[in-house]
Amino acid sequence: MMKPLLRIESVAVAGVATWLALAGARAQVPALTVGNTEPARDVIGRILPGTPDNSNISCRVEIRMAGGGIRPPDPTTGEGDDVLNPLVRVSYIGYNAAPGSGLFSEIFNDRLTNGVWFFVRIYDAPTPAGALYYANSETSFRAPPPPPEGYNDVTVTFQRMQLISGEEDVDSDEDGIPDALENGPLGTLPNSRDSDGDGWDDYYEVMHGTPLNANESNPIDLLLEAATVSWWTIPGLVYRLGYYKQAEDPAGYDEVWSGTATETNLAVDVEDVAVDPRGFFRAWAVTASP
Ligand SMILES: [Ca+2]
Ligand SMILES: [Ca+2]
Ligand SMILES: [Ca+2]
Repeated sequence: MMKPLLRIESVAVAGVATWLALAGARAQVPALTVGNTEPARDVIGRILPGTPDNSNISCRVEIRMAGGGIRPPDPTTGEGDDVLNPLVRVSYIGYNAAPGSGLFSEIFNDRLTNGVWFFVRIYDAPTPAGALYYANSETSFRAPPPPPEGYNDVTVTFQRMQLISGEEDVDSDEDGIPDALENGPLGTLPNSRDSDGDGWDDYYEVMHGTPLNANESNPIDLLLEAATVSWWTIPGLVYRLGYYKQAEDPAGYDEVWSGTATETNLAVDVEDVAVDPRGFFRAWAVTASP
């Protein structure tokens, strides 16, 4: 008589223990993290700004559902199409990441719905309305289940930035900076490679700040002597020598020479250049292609 009773009790205890174990496991489902490991960059390659706790200067990151196909943001407001790409979470460059790293890391304690497709969008400003450019993640991703079947970290990389307006991104003077940036936040000239005429091209100055002196231009003076053009140089920098037939046509030059300076002076043979009375030579310090 005693044996069956004990057996029944023992089964009941095991059942409670199993239930408790299941409840515990449910509460401890690991979070899902969505982030990047390659710094996010703007259209000319500068790392997008962001600090851990200031969304006023950090570029906006959006995690969106991709169920209806990935649609571009509205050209006026910059907002995504919430009907087709529902906004799941707003994050910022610099969140859960080092300041200035161009990284973000968004933690979903309630994991994204297993099996649903998502993508990430970044803007080059803290708000869509203030942004000129955006980029979507290279691919959309399917929210994974936790281990052992799935994983806890989703890493995204971004496509090249494109204009929210949907317009073609042109660089009229081919200095490496699109017209939209030159006309907009940079304020440099979209039809001159060297807006301030100091011999340092716009892209070089934007990428390096002011390389020699913060308050002065650092003109490159050309010396034309015996069919040779010479000028002072900084070893290691790339220079370009062009010949302009007319002053009015900033893009209409013939490249005479380009290359990396190895000494503090460069002398280029220009004997073969058909010199015109209205023409002139110009040299720039440039940055290797963006
Ligand atoms: Ca340009
Ligand atoms: Ca320019
Ligand atoms: Ca310049």
